[in-house]
Amino acid sequence: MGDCVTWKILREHLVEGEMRRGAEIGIRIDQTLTQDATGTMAYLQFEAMGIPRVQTELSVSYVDHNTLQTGFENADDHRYLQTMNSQFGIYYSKAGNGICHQVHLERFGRPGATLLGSDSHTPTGGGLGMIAIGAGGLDVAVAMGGGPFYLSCPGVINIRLTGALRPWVSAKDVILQVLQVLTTKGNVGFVVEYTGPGAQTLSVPERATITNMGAELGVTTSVFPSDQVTRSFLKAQQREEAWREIMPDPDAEYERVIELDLSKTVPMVACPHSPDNVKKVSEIKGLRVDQVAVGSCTNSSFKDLKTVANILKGKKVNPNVSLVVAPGSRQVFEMIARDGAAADLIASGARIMESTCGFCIGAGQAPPTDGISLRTNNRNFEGRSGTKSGQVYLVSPETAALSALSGTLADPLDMPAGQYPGASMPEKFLVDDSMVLPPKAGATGIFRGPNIGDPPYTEPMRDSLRGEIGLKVGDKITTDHIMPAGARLIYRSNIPKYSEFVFEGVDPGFAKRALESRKAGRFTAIAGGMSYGQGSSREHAAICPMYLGVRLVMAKSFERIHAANLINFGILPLVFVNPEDYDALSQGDPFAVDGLLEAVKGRERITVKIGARDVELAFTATTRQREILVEGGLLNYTRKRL
Ligand code: MIC
Ligand code: SF4
Repeated sequence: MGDCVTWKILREHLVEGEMRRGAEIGIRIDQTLTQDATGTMAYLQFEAMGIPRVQTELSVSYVDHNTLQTGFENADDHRYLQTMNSQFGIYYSKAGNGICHQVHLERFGRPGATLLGSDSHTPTGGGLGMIAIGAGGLDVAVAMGGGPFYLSCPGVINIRLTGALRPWVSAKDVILQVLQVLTTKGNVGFVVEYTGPGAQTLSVPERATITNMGAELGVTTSVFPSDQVTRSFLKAQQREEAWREIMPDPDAEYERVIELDLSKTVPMVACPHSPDNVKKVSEIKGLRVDQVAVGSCTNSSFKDLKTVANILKGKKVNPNVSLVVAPGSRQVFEMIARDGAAADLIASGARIMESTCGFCIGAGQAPPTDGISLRTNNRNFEGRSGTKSGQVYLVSPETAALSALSGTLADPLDMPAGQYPGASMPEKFLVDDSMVLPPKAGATGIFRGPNIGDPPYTEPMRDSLRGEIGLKVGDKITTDHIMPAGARLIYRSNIPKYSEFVFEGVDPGFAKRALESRKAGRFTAIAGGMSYGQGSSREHAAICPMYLGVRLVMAKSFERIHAANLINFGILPLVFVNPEDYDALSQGDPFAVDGLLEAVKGRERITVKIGARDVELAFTATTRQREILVEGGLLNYTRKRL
């Protein structure tokens, strides 16, 4: 039996374990990326490991999330990163150079390589035929130090593409359609591999839109083969030498095959408040629209923005709509500026933003109360936009542009096919890497302003724990619920301060309660439903609860990155064996557990007394993860072994 693209790349990088579905494997990481919001903590932890220089082929530190400088905090973080990176051999992409995933795709990604990034949308690189995985910052720090990345050897779902997209339909509609089928739940442990003749009709940025938003499926990553399309993209980026062909073997077997005929795809929209709440645009067209936002790492390539500009050219944005456009990178920005597309956008009434995450992470452009916002990004979780009552709909750039003109949700397929002004791929991209600073030889001295805290130290696991269920939440709790971003992002480098906002939007009293109970020598447990910890890779969703004294999270199921982050910071992720136990417990119930050390070392079941009931919880972890937990987290574990 032959190999698929996923297994070929994993096999080439295997350093530990056996390529058997579900078994833990360790892979060598060629490249890493971090962004500033997760990066400061990742680098503080890297420093704490005491390794003199990164051991990877390439490590890049991007500044793209926290670029609104309304106080000293973000600027301090950036200065810390710049000086730290230089000293440890890391490339530093300055604020304004673009969103990490877009820039990495343009300038650094390479087919067949492994990339580990401290951001959940790292799988964008799968559009170039690489195995690109999102993880917590500490896992990335370990990989920078030369350590393997451990994952469960994935099952592979093949999406076989046939046909070609019709005019006015685009890659975003494809991934929204996939989300409708696979949903955001139940895909942990899988990789999605796109193949078939339809794949060849998609350019690299279109493929990257699809693999980017694969993150919302909860899969380990998504990947396309590396073929002649990949080659011509790299050639246009003046780096054809990075190309190599990687195709699945003709007899490659997949765990599941889904056929998708691109010519049947229609414009789709993800309705509030989940990326899998997907409908056809035609079903809800006519909806009033208050805001339209084009950008983010999902849809801000040159092709996307040029298409939007072409649609808007010579027309005016509806007076009731605020249209914002954020180019994905400085390359995109400069190219649309030089070819006049930016002028068309400005003339139409668009507000042009910096090349950063911006609106996508709630850093600016919060919609009005109850406002309806159409966005081209990948997440529409409640409150993420910065407005709790905001209604965010995720759409393609085409749908966004037409709706900005009409002031209502417009169906692109109502337009004549012959009038589609879709942009083609440029033969040559404008290359200028001057905002990526290479490490300086002999650099010394790291800047640490008052916003730079300490790395998060954890204590070894205790044998007995006593405390309360500090919070009971339902299904699909995202890391945005646990650790709000937006205006709170400035505290990312300061754990005691950021911890004040844990579960802020869910229960504003939680953090204070938990901290008081910790001070009284008691601990906190959280009870959750299905798919706990969806969304971002932010390890703060584990670090800050840990700081507040959370030691157990009990849920019906967990998402991959968050479960790994919990273990990395010494918190036990436990799964209810009987869902009735979840129903029976209430917030405030006392809990007690004894003999934890023995149980964590070797058992698959742990009994926790909650109120008067003995509740059985499943605990699945590898031997390595069990050791990490006993030692109180990955940083302690790694330092001990260096
Ligand atoms: C996101 O899209 O939610 C973020 C902000 O990029 C996060 C990372 C973070 O929280 O800093 C992610 O996707 O991992
Ligand atoms: Fe930035 Fe949004 Fe992409 Fe996250 S999803 S990296 S916030 S653009």
